[in-house]
Amino acid sequence: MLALYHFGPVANSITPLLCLIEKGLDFENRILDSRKWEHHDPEFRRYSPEGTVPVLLHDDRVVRESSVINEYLDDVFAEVSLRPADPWQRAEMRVLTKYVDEYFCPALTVLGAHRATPFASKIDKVEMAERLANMPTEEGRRKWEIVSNTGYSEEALAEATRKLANVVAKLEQKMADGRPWLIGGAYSLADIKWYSMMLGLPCLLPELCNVEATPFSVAWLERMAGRPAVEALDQYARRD
Ligand SMILES: N[C@@H](CCC(=O)N[C@@H](CS)C(=O)NCC(=O)O)C(=O)O
Repeated sequence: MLALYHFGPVANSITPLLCLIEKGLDFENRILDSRKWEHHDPEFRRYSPEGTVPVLLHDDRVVRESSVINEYLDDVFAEVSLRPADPWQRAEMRVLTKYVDEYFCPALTVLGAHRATPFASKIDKVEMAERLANMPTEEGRRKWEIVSNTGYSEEALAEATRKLANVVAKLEQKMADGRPWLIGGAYSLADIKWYSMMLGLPCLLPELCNVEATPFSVAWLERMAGRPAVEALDQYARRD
């Protein structure tokens, strides 16, 4: 039995969703509603003490961390392989997924969380105080404290945007030799990981990521969007 807890086709949730779909695996689609704080329910926190998605269940095993979930899936369901066979290329792939987890995702989270301010600042103050007191982690508490008040400062937003400019430049440089996928000729977990975060960047920061400034990255995004697995992502969105 495979089951995936996720928030729908957004950010880190896209990472294992795409991998499962690319591999043609059947799985239970367990979508949590973040606006109802379902990821903080005690039942879900048995699988994720930090109250974060995605989480994969494989029979009686729990696998966490989106990049780790994908490597696990690629090990266990190897018929459709999404990692290069060559050890050096595989190492390069890991460097790229690690960069997204450690640099790209935290910077994007600042801008993404800031956009939740209009929603979070309307939450009843007593309810929010209770939510904050029961946050699974101190980092989560600090984030929601900011978001439920005024949102991030101009300085914090500028710093996150500076980092995202580095991210966009890195992708453009990587693709500038005309390669179709991040690790040369073969589509891999690196493309999946990067796509899960890059997808919204042309809308979020159009001045940084557009067809004139970053033509190779935009062409890669279009190639990704044309993959049947990416086209199928909408089927895993919440229906309410
Ligand atoms: N490094 C983790 C990050 C997980 C993570 O932060 N997920 C976000 C959704 S993209 C989340 O669950 N956020 C809940 C919250 O901040 O309250 C991974 O790659 O799985």
